[in-house]
Amino acid sequence: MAFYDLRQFIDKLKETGDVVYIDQEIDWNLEAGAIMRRCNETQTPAPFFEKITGYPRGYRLFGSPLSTFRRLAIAMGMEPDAHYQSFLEEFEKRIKNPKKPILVSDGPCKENILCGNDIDVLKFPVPLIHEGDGGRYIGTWHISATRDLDSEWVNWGMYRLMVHDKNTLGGLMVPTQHIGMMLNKYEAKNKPMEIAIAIGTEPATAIIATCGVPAGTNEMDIVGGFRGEPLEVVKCETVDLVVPATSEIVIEGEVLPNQRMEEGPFGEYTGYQAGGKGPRPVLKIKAITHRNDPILTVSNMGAPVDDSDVCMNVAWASDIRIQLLNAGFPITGVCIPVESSGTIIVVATQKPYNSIANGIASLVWSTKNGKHIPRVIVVEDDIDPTDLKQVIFALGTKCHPIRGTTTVENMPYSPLIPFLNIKEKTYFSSANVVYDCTWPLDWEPKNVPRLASFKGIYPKELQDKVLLNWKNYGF
Ligand SMILES: Cc1cc2nc3c(=O)[nH]c(=O)nc-3n(C[C@H](O)[C@H](O)[C@H](O)COP(=O)(O)O)c2cc1C
Ligand SMILES: [Mn+2]
Repeated sequence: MAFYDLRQFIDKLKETGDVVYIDQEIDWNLEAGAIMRRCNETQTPAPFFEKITGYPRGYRLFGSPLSTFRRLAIAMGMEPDAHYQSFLEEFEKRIKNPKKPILVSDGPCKENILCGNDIDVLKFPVPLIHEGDGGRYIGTWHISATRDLDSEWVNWGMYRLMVHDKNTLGGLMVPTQHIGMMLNKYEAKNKPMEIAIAIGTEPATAIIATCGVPAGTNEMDIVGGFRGEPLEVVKCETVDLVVPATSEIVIEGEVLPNQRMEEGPFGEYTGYQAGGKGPRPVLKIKAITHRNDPILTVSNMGAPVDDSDVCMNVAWASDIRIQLLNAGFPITGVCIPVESSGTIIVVATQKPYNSIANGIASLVWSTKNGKHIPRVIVVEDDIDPTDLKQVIFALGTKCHPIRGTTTVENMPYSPLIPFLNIKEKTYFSSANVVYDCTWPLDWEPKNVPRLASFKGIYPKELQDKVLLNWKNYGF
């Protein structure tokens, strides 16, 4: 059964021991961020902050919503110890059958409505998450809803949002992402782009907002399919958009055309404060609505593990797996290891022809999600791509440093990839690499080295005998 709202999800985490309620007063200025960061890196239950310095009780923060696989599993109604592969299979099943949302006339997110002079985003205990961030970020686990200028397409995506002042936000809306594509059209006509930001939604909404579904597809329909039940949405007060009815906080406004203010840097999903400060789009707030005792959801992006390594990268791997299978590649597994901070994807495959690794990589890089991933490691189907020990062994032993790698220049992706230089970051141009960790088919079988492992180099009967006698030997 789907969670009705964020609060039901947090109640469930309480039941399973996956949230810690912190009653001690915590400072929004770095302290909450430091606690979340340590929670992420040591994979503890999620921190729920009850009292923030300078704010009345009732203005709460929920940190690191989905930075453990346990919490992702619970959010999806799966067994908390579900295997990586089963997440991918669940995603595949759930996103197949979109369900349109139900428009309701009222919802908890309308319990308080702030307009005009009452608008102040710092009414909420917005944290300064990392030292050196460009400002306090209110949008780190939320959705931004925008409508295409000349179609009915409404996009729900997660894109960071920094506070400039009480009614002005700034964001990173790059042209390779759907919000950036939409903004380009508005800016060409010098029109403002309406936007609604929903923070603290039931978990499926945020999960789908981190996953690139095709342009022209409404994420809200995918959310319904993913939950198994349509989402209830309400109309906004001042913009022609809808938001989940149970959202904790909704910010309505417009992105001003062709205006820029300095935004960033921010500790990012790739593990570094990598994107720098730069002139970026500006959003003026027209109204804020919120629930009583609102809960601001916060993710602390950075070194592994964070919510993107778990939630976003599972969503990406699942989408890439489906697209590779649809294209007919005989793949047997896909994994974006959390340790890579979203920079490496491992694909295991059968090998019917020699060039399959490059074929797989080309497809990965042509997908919405895969184009963010600069390194593709292709291994054979005897390797479990979720087992880094096996993957590193294959990379070290089977991938020829020259013949086994192919690099591609001038590829489009995010300015947040740490190894890019300033020019590459500014102009969205970088390089990708594929590591082919499969034996060449043109080698004579006698020249293919035999794997000297217990399973690979002893007769099956002998293996069975040794296993059967293992205790008798004295081990
Ligand atoms: C916490 C978090 C923050 C993110 N912030 C940004 C961002 O500021 N800009 C961006 O382009 N993508 C960001 N992403 C990645 C996008 O959410 C992801 O690529 C998603 O597919 C975008 O939606 P779209 O496919 O509808 O454009 C973020 C992801 C997470 C998990
Ligand atoms: Mn989209």
